[in-house]
Amino acid sequence: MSSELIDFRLYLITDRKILITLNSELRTPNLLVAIEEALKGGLKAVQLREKDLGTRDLLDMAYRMRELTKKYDAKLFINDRVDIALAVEGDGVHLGQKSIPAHAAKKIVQDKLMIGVSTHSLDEAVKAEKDGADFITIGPIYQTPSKLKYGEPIGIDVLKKVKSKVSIPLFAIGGIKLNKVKEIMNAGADGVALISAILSVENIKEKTEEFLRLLR
Ligand code: 3NM
Repeated sequence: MSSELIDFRLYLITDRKILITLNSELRTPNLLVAIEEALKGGLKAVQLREKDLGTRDLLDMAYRMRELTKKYDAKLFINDRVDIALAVEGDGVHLGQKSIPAHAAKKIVQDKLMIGVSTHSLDEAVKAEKDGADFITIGPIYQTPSKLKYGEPIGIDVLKKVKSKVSIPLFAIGGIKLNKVKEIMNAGADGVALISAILSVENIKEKTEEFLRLLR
């Protein structure tokens, strides 16, 4: 795999719970419906991240997500689960710091999947690149709604530092809203990864279009 395959700038991560809790106005609080809205808005990369689902339910969701993303010519990444990513013929797997490390995942997937890695410091970012990651997310850059889960924000300066030390594409993550995109891209990010700025709004398609316009 090579990082030329990272041809997207907006990386939408799923969270069907945020959809239900923050977006009660949504007529159909259904993850597939919500993701299809984003795809209609031009989204080209989705990460399925539904950590509380059991294997069978996650696999079922992953098959549906694969079908949907194919229809819109978008890439599908599966959080943490190399096995599920392979089974549904996803485009990649996205690994956390507690997942199987990228170098070991690579042995399994060889060239079949891209590998993304979540990083939270310069050291983790450098290590992910060394381990063979195709791209990383780095964050949380700003305060996130669930800040306890992801730790204190690392800020834009760490992002700049990481950019100067790693050459694989990097996506800023954590608390990213439209008004932060310019600052993030100026700091050298290759794109943004996010959940709530898109999944918690009333008009998901329109918000996706707004992000993509800024990221062009
Ligand atoms: N990972 P929102 S922050 C899933 O720092 C995730 O690695 C993070 O959600 C990290 O766009 C985060 O709503 C949450 O802030 C992103």
